[in-house]
Formats: sequence, C-alpha cells, structure tokens
Amino acid sequence: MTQAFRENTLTRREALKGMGAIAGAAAAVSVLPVAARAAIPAISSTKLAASDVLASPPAASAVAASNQLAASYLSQLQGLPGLSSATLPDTLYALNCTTRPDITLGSVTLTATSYVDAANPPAAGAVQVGPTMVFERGQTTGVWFNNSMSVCGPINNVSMMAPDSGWRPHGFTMTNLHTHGLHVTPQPPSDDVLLMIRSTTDSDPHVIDQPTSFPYFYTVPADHPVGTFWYHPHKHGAVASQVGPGMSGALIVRGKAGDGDIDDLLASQCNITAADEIVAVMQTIDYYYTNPAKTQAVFYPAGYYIGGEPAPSTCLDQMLAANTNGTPTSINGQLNPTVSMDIGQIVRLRLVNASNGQTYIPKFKYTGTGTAPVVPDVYAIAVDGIALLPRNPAGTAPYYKIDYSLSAKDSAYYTTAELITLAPGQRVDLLIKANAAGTFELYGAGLGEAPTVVENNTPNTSSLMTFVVSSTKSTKNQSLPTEALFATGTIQRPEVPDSLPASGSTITVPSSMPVATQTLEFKTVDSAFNASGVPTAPAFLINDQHFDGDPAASPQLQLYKGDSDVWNLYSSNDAHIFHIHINSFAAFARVPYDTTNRGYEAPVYYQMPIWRDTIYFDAGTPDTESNFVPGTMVVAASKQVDFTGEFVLHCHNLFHEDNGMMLSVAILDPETGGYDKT
Ligand SMILES: [Cu+2]
Repeated sequence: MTQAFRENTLTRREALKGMGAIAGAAAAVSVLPVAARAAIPAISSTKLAASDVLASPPAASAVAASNQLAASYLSQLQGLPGLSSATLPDTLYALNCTTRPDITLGSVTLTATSYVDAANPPAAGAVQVGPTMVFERGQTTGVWFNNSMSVCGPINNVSMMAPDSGWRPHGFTMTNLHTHGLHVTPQPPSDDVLLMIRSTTDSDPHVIDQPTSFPYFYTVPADHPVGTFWYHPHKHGAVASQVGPGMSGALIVRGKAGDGDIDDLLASQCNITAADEIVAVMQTIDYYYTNPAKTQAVFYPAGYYIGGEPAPSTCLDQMLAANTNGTPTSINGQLNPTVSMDIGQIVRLRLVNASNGQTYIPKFKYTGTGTAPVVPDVYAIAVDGIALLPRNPAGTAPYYKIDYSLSAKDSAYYTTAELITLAPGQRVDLLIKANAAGTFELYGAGLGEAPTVVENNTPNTSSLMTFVVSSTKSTKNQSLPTEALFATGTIQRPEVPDSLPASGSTITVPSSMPVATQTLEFKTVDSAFNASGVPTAPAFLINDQHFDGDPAASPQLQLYKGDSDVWNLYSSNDAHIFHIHINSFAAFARVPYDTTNRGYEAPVYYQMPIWRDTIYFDAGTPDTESNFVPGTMVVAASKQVDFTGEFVLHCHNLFHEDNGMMLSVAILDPETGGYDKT
C-alpha cells in the first residue's frame, strides 16, 4: 500500500517545483487590470443596511476580461503534473495580501497585513475585513492570489526551514488561501493548504524559489450546500499572526432562484431574500506592532508562543488590550455597528467567527431605560454553512427557536447549546425577528446566561452589534420558516454517513457501522512550557503527535474514499476546537465525563444530527497534568466522498494550531492506494 501510494502521488515538492516556474511570470502579469471582482460591500461606519452587505454578480464583460487574464496562466498551469484538466473559471477574483498603513478601528489607526481586492482597492481608512466572495455552485471560481506583505527584521529569522517548525510559529510572511468549510478538492490548484506563497518582500534563501502569486481554482459541486463559509490564510506557523490583524473574509455559496434550496425556500415561502441578509465577520485585534514606528506590520499575537525570538516587550506597543469582557470584537472592521429594523421585520444574520481564539454565545439585551420591551427573537437556520435538519419533518412551528432559559443538561439543552455557541472558525445563520421598539445590543453572553457547550472556559462577552427597532410596523410581509420546510428534499446537505439516520428524534449510535472509528485526544502539555510560557518541546498534541511540518512527509492519518468514519473527539487538558477540511461531519452526541467515578456517562443525543466542519469541546476538571480528567466527548460521523488528496485536521484555536496541534490527513482511493487525478 505504501509503495502504491507513493507512485500515485504527486509529491508536494514536485508540485512546488513546477509552480516555481510560474512565479516569475505571475509577478509580471498580475498587474493587469482584473475587473471581475464584484464591488466590496460598502459598509458605513454607523449602520449596516442589507443592501450594503452582499456583492452583486460581476458584469459579463468583467468576467470576460478576467478569463482573458486567467487564460494567460492556463498553459503554464496545464504544464504542471496532475493539473492537465484545469479549465477557465466562470468568475475570477483577485486578492492581494498586502500591508496597509491606514486601517482604522475605533479611534486607532494601524498598519497591518490585510486582504485587498486588487480590482477595487479600499479607500484610505477603510475597514480591514477581506471582501466578501460569492461562489456559485456548479461553477468554477478562480482567485488570483498575490502576496506582498511586509516583513519586520527579526521575524524573518524564524525561517521557513527553522528546526522544529512543525511546532513553533515561523515563516510569518509566507501565506496561502483556505476556503473554510467548502467541499472541494484538496489538490492544487484548489483548497491545498500545504502550498506556500512567499511575499515579494521575502528574501529568505530557503523560500526564494516559491511563487509569490498563485491561481487558485475552485470547482464547487452542483449539489454543494448553499451557505455561509469563509476564507483565511492557512500557512502553518503563521495563521494566528495573519488572521489576527484581519486577514479573513466571508465566502457565500449561492445556488439559483428556483433550485429549491434553503435560500430559494426562504425567498419564496417567507419573503426573506438576499436583500434581508447581513454578513457579519467577527474579528479580534489584540496585537503588538513589531516596531514602534508602525511602518511594518507583522504582528505578534498577544500570548503567542514564540520560540527563539526576542521577548515582545521592548519595541512593541499594544493596540487594543483585552478587557474584562475579552478582546474587543469588530464586525466587518467596525466596533459595535448598528442595524435598523421595524417591528415584525426579519433579517438573516450570517455570523462568522474569524477570531483567533474567542468563543461567543450571541444573545440580545435591552440597553435603554425604563421597562424593558421584548427583545428580538433568535432562530438558528444553519450552522457552518449547512441548513439544519428538522427534528420532526412535519413540524409546523418556526424553526429552530433559541430558548436562552434552558438549564437542565438534556437533549434540548445540548442541541440549543451546539447551535448558539460560536467557537473560532464556526458560523451560524440566525433569523432575527424584531418584536418591539427599542435599542437592543447583541453581545456575547456569559456562562449561566444561555445554554452553551462552553462548560468551564471563559466566553468572550464583548458588545457585537446594536439593533435599533423603530416603532413602525414592518410592511415586508415576512414569515418565519416552519420546521417542515427544513425537510424539503431539494435542500442540499453532505452525503449521510452509512447507517446514520438523516433525521429523527431517536438517534442512536449504530452498533455495526461499516466504518472506521477515529478517536482523537487533544492535549496541552503543561510541562512543555518554560517559565516564560514558551514551549521548549511540542506542547499541543493530538494523539501525542504534532504536525510533522515536512511538506513531503507521509500523511499522519489515512482515510479512504467511500468510507464513513465515526469521530470521537475529546480533550484531556485545555479547551480545543476540532476542524477538518473537505468533508463536513454530522455531530450527534455529547458524552459527559463523570469526574467522581472516572468514566463516561450515557451519551446525550442531539435532537437531530448537526452538520459542522468545526466543533468545540471543553477540558474536564481538574486539568492538571498529573491528574487528567477528560472533558465532554463529541461524537460525530462523516463520509469521505468525491475527493482524494492530502489536507489537515487541527485545533481552530489558531495559537494552538501554529504550535503544532494539527495532523496531515490523506483520503486515498481504496483501489489504487493513491490520489485520483483532478
Ligand atoms: Cu486547541
């Protein structure tokens, strides 16, 4: 098997060698005007209107111009091994990773690495969130990707090829692009997060032959779920330092009117349309400048575990310090923006948690004086980009209403908790219905204020957004979707793992799944840290392994196309967040640990399987190294369909990921033991 695997595999080193040849040409061509990118959502400083939020489709002429640009790269792309079937994209975006000196956040102006729409660069002072990209299923979208971010001297010493680069932050000006949650091939030129795109400013001799541009092509299957996804850098060792200053953006997958998917049903049955949507990218900026002049801006995240670097104290100043509510949280680059609504109006809020390590439980509170009016109702309709399954396919009540008062740790509690807890990397689509006039703050609830899967950690309790409900009654004639609507057969979700029921209130773990069980223990090793809090050995482990850091090494976990896998996920120290690329999983139970009797209790099943690509689990208590008590276990299942190739699973606390809490994963063709050609 190993031999066949090698023979059928385009190794990463071979691929990069081929791409090195593209780099020179790319730098010259990338200055051509690229107009296909739809306008960046114009978001005012005080108000988010539905019309400012989503980009309109690019004009046909712009697509043609972009295709012309893409075509100039195709012959070179097709010269690469394994890439002979590359086709012209239907839409092309151009994304620059650059350093902007003019980003404003609240009263502060900062210099930071940023995603910029090359076709429509932001004005000075504009927000630092990346442009919202819209991918249409059934189509191929290209993202022409350039890296020219700046580097600060000492940082460059943490070379790409530094020893122990599998478990130390390093290579801060190298980057790449990950389409978080998309079911697309992990092979280049698609969602390959092992690629490394160097900066045009980077002179590290170890990376000088890497490309500075890359033409990503994403073919979204015609049956892909429509929903809320996002994109961010995924260069191992530098993810937190790049996502932290704001290198992230929303990625919305859309279908077509009349296709019967959730967007279409909401429009036709409930009069909730794209014009009623608000895309809200949540970011936290608690970063240190690398020099006092603020002329260069690779950031040390606060609390980053840097090995072999000068202590971040003498030449740094802090921008936004964490307060008692956690790090201040910006929405699309603004602090506490306002949304205006009328009584009875419904908006769809697409929340994206793009923070490095903050977890939120969104909840409303009245902020005015006098008798509190009824706060807006909150319904979850999708998490991690996939429409919820119904509990009862014939249910007639609006779905899924968040009941913040639940407290008994039963099925309803854990289901609600899973839907409303928003851990790093996760998304939730909420319908917000205004009940009464007043000013209401959407904020992060604390423990005890709402059901949550955060049981012994500290959620972020920042202000998020303010909703001002006028005394006018809405004339939009909207309605809430019933539970039965979510049973409509035209709603696309991932393929159901073998033996896992698609819905129903009596889910049990099948006794004989024809599958593999993957049990993953996430662990922070306290004794690996020195007195300064810097690891001197791998400190963030999954099954006692850390990411090998070698792009040519064999995958650390092998799965097979066509298999279903059950995932048992737990932590024995510290809270962690499991994320796996390419195939989402259906979470269906949490299994509490009895700390007194030292054993797992009976599983608490969700009311319906909940599709996710990212999931949170707490550490147990006490979590001292000599007395590990595991936290609540998550049980999930997934089916490995459509794609073979190499990708990763990891903790989505990005500090943990950069310190090695990641494994390389391969999905192999069971016949050949290798990867299919794309
Ligand atoms: Cu972690």
